[in-house]
Amino acid sequence: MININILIVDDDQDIQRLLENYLKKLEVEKINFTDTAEKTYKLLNINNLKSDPVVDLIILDIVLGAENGIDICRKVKTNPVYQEIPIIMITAQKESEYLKDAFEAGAMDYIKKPVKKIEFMVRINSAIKLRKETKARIEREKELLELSKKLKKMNQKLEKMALVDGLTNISNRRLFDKTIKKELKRAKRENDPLSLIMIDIDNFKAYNDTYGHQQGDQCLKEVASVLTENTKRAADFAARYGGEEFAVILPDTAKKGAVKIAEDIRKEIMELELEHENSITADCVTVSLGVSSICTDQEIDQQLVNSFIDKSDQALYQAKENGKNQVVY
Ligand code: GH3
Ligand code: MG
Ligand code: MG
Ligand code: MG
Repeated sequence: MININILIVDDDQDIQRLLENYLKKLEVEKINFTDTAEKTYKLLNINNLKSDPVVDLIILDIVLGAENGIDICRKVKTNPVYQEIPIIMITAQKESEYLKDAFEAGAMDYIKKPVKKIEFMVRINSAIKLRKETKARIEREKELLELSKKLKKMNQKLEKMALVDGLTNISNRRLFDKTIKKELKRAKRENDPLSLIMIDIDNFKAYNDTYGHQQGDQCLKEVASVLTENTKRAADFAARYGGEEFAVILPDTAKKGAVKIAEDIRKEIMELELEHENSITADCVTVSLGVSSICTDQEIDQQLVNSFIDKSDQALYQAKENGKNQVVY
């Protein structure tokens, strides 16, 4: 149900009563009356450019004492809030010379005085119909806008979710793949070194077998939080590479700095003191780490990306071979 709220601007009380009577027969929610420009602007809240219109239809007398209804019409119409509100002028025969001005000022229609009921009803009815259609359209547009805002938010959320690992809440493999390529390109462009640490939890299968899969998940989360703690520079990046393997990208960091960070990570994970009675390295959870660094002016293609990751992987493999719980570079 669309409510219609009408404003009659006329300085003649008799006309006000007459029109009110006619309007009662139409589906009108409320009828307001004003008889001066000032009261009209006040009722319409005319200086507010943002609110919704206060009325749906304005019936406006051309001659209001010393004031001019056409000026009122023009002023109301220049407020964007009232751009789509129909204004119908009421004019005595001798005032019809003003009609051109009235239409130029934005009036939609006019009714001649003395007001004939049938003419009034027909013209007002068509204005009300138009206004109802406009209101329905605005309502639909608002709903659509709300919907598209919701969709946009949901999309952003989905996009973010697609790049975050659900268990550990750090970046996932997909974002790692993008980031390593991006950082290699940046390192080349800025002639900076770039380092990559691959990290793998030692004897993790035995951990799961001993403490159960849920405890295993908890362990992965704690290891991830150590990585987050050690990648605090804006450009540093930690990701879950897969299973119980993680990766840390360190832009503008040469081998020496990267090895120090890898060693810090190894120690901090031991300091978590996550009990692991079936580990061959210690009585707590430990990790092995492989570090590689690059400073290149070669073209950054997938082959180069792969070989850079391979170098860290080989170092990690060597760390495992050497007895685990250590950094190899
Ligand atoms: P190594 O010291 O040589 O790395 O031995 P490992 O046992 O850690 O390595 P392996 O590759 O044999 O086993 C990895 C285990 O990690 C097996 C797999 O079930 C477990 N794992 C992988 N992803 C998850 C996970 O999301 N949650 C849990 N709880 N376990 C996982
Ligand atoms: Mg008058
Ligand atoms: Mg592994
Ligand atoms: Mg492992």
